[in-house]
Amino acid sequence: MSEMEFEKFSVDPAARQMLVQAKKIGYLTSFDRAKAQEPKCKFGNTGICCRICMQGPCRIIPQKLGANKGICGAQDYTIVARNTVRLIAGGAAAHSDHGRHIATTVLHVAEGHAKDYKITDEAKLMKVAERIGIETAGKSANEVAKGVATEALKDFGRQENTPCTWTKTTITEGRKQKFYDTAIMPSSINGSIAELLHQTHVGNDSDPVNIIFGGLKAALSDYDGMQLATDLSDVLFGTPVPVISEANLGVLDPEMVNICVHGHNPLLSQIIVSVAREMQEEAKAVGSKGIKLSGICCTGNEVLGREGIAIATNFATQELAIMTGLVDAIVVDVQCIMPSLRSLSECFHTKVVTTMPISKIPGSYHVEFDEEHAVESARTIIRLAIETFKSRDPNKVNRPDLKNKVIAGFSLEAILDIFGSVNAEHPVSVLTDAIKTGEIKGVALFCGCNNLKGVHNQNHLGLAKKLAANDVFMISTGCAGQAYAMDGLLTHEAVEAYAGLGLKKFLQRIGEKANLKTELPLIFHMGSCVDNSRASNLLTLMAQELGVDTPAVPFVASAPEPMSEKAVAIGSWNVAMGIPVHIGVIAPVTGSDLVHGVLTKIAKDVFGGYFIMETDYEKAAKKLLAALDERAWKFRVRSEAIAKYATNE
Ligand code: NFS
Ligand code: SF4
Repeated sequence: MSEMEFEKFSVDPAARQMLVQAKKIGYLTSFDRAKAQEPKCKFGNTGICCRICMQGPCRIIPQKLGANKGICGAQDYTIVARNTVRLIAGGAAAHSDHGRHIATTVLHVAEGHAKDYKITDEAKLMKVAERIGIETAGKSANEVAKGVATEALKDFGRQENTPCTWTKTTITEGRKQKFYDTAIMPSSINGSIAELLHQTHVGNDSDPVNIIFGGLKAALSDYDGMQLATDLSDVLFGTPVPVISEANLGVLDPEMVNICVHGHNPLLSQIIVSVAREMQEEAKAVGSKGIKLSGICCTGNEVLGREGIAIATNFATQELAIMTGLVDAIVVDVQCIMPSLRSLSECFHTKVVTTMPISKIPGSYHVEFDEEHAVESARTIIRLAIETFKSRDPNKVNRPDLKNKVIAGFSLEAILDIFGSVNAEHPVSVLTDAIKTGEIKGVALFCGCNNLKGVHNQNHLGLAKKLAANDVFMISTGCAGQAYAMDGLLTHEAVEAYAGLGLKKFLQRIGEKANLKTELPLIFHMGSCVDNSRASNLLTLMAQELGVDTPAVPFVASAPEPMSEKAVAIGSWNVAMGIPVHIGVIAPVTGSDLVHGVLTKIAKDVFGGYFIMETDYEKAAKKLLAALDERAWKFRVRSEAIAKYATNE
């Protein structure tokens, strides 16, 4: 059995090596289960299966009289629209609940509880406070933090019809007006999600367009939760600056106690990182060379950006980390954690440790994470890993010796600092000027997951390499960023290998001026999925610098392998922000031409943004480049007209 046989599963050589091993031994992985799920039910796959009430499931068969509607009379377009927006509700709930957890912690710190945390980035705290209109003069950091956290928590449950603070203070005037005009400006995160579930209850809204607008309102509440999550995580743990690290399964160290942090919330992983530093001696006492931490999914991105912790792997291949036989504990918090980790861990010595009251896996260790005693919780978990190291079976160790260097930690502040070395007054103009002169074509944000419907990491890598060759400045978040990390695209060598002449020149020009310890990578990795907020803030700044609204900015987004409800929420608010959004899977909406048309065409007329559904990365690259070209061209025509007639109208 050779690695090449697994080409259809993953483009990552480390993953393929592990899959050969899995096949040999007979372990079933998500890749096998994905195959076993084929063929997919066509009703579910196209969005025309309704399970919203207990009379269902109702499946739409257009040609069959009586079955061309649900029992209640719901048409295909109502069912598809309802199913779609309920995904947004799920995503918005997950992201914003994460944000709420962070906000409550900041409040507790400010009130003198949660002693294991502190306000780390006071400058960011003050900047956020000023932006949202909280007085800072003469106040202590804790007083300001209390005001900011209280304001953040108000965004969750405001009863008055006034907009959410984090949304209204981070978007352009043009977007604000658009969101008022289309009645999608959220005033409460929880309210928008609840309203959407109400809106899509049996016998309620059957107007697909109205349902989609309700969905967009919830998507904007996802945006709000994300903005405040990023801001307050930076306040608590520091705003990322460029760091050097490494990625892929080769980061697991045979001589060390390996702890993988997996999930999303930095409240736990960040404490584990600092406590592990103090417990190195304890780990050495059992015969190891110390503790090696690595990350999977977005909590990995959080500690990569802030602490330089290595990335083990991304979503689709999380099970393979356990199969190396080297992971002593995999510590999970919330979201994107495959329940299969537990059963697989039974074949190894690995302990799966769940930590959150809303995310347990039957049979795993549960060490409830207690924010009031965060260090103690972390110590218990790390001690368990050290203990477990003793029972590691050398015969079961099988680790691909593959890893790549990574340069990450590109918060918006870090990016502006870098651009600021060229133009201190208007850092973002360094980017917009390069677009104006045609040195680069525009900006592409790569985000989102892996999806086992496709080949692991193939779309991520294929698309980025195509856009690099065509001089697109690229930023990343989430598992997309991890795919690039694993493949070595977050390095300077990748600039040499893949960037077109313009992009190469742009990165070199800036890299030479920037006062960094490292060279600039091909893709600037901005962090976790909630850090799509950072990317959106860059878009807002670009629009302001160019003197246009966001739909005119040469900026595109792509989730080359989207999977989760959260990805649907992010994609949807990016569309509302005026961005062409590529998704590398066909969303379950094709059962209604009307809904499909609204998402892929009509949305453009209303918001400027729209979805591009394309599974083939080469075709997707062409479509994204065309979208960037169109915007850059329009911008140039507009600028020339303004210059000619000396008017800004
Ligand atoms: Ni985003 Fe990050 Fe990965 Fe997808 Fe899951 S970890 S929050 S949802 S799978 S990118
Ligand atoms: Fe069927 Fe209507 Fe109930 Fe949906 S809401 S399951 S279409 S009866």
